[in-house]
Amino acid sequence: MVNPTQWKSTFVALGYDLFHEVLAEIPTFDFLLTPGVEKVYEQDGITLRSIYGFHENPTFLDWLNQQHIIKEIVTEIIGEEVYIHQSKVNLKNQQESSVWPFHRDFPFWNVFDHFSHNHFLNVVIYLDDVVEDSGALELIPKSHLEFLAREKADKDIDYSLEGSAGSDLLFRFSETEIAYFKEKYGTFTTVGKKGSILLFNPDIIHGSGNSTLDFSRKIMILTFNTCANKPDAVSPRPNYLCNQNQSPLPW
Ligand SMILES: O=C(O)CCC(=O)C(=O)O
Repeated sequence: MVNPTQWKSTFVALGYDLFHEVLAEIPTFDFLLTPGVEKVYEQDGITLRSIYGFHENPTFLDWLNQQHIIKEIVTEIIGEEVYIHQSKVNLKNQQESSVWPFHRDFPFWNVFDHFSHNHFLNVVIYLDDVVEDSGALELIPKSHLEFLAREKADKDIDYSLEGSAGSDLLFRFSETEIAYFKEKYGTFTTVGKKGSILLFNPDIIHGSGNSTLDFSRKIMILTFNTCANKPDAVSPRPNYLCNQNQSPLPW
């Protein structure tokens, strides 16, 4: 369905790729909100921000098995023997705290989950239309290839749940640092319709700002890792943030 020669080089060069409206069927949010998923709330403690940990839900797995395009993409980028390291849906509401400051994802898996190598891939599935006013995710193209010297010191950051999943995120960048990256590389705003798929390298700097619309931008983020990419030690984080079961997906 997807011709790898047309997109893989873009993904490698820019660190992301967006496929517009390629999924005919996507799960509803209510369908994913099954008992057992972990809910993360905004700073008010009552407004839902994210749900985590539906990657073992049989109905979700049945759906995923039918999404041949996702399998094709993941296989092409990281290989066939993969598992889901993390599954989540992020919602956006109109609160000030419903933001994700600019950050990279891989440092979380490196520092807290003890993976030395970034063989991970983020696949974002649009459960709603994503428009600029609904707090679209912004990416800094090519930022997966440039690191600041001070980022090396991030190895000493301690794990916290709020810092991993809340709006007061760890591994964030200062305004000056983001201005530097934006000036050098520009930004890409990931608007697209429901059923689109965004891929991004977990070393890409990304973030999303406020929304003027309530709960109308829900995105599912599946983080795949290769089964061969093992951690050096056991993560202290709960299974919904770092899936310890590295058995290959049966797809
Ligand atoms: O949902 C969003 O807008 C941003 C998500 C994000 O950056 C993350 O989960 O790492």
